[in-house]
Amino acid sequence: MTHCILLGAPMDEGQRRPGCLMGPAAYRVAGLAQTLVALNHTVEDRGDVLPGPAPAVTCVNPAVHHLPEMVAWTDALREAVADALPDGLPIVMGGDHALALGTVAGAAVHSRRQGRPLFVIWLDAHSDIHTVETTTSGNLHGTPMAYALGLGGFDPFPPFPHPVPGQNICMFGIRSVDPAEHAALQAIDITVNDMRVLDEQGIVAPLRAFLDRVQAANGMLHVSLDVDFLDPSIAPAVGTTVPGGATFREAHLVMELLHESGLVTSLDLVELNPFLDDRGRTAKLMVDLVGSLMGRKVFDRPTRSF
Ligand code: EXY
Ligand code: MN
Ligand code: MN
Ligand code: MN
Repeated sequence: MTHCILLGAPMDEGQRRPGCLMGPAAYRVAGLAQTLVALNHTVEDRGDVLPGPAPAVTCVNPAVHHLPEMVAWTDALREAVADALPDGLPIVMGGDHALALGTVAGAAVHSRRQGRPLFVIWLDAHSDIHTVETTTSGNLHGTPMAYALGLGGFDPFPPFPHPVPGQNICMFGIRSVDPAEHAALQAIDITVNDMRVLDEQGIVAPLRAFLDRVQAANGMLHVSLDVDFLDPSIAPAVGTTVPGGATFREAHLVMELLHESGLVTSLDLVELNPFLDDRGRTAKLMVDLVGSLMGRKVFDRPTRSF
């Protein structure tokens, strides 16, 4: 039994298409809390995080938009996640992926306090490893991986607290990488399981290899689940669809393996845009995936020791 702490992040300033700010409401309507309770977890909905006033900040890249708002969200979400982690498993209901600028920072603060290393699994079509300086779209939802790694080029954001080493990060489902991101990925030691890897090796071997490393290090594991990790045919409610994503079965298998590992300590649900949904099917699928992550299964299986 896990104490699950729901945190809403009704924001969509990390990209240009309005709608992700309705995500927390959609997750509540789709029954996220009820799904968790049905799996015998306890649920505490702490409501929506409220950012402070946006500071008067600027940056060198004229493409970047909503910078002050994102600095304010980053501060508020870092504190909310760091405050929640001692009490249970925070589930952050986004909101676009720029919210992970704050959530991963909050997880890093907590893991340092615990004296345990932080690991991150990034389930996404995109590598999100631009900096504030390299992004050409100016959309800050394409930057949180670089921030978590402690890369330069993030003025005026506060320095990332206790950067996550590349070896502690595993990307899964990647199929859209910009040139500057490609260069960044080449320069660091990081596991990028793009769709080619998953086509060749399947889900199980690459994921278990990563989970074995988390287990061996007594790590904490932050899961960042972007709706566009999923194939657009099953998850249309996202502004950045990329063909060739994870299937229904592949996505559930990822979640089941994460559950069996017992290693997950925090979770982001990002990029759901309910305005683009088809009668709530994407919201419901995301809630079902959280169900698998939190232990829903047809048959019990012997627990694998990682
Ligand atoms: N790499 C592109 C950009 O920086 O604009 C696309 C980023 C999409 C990010 C989505 C959330 O994963
Ligand atoms: Mn706002
Ligand atoms: Mn993303
Ligand atoms: Mn994405």
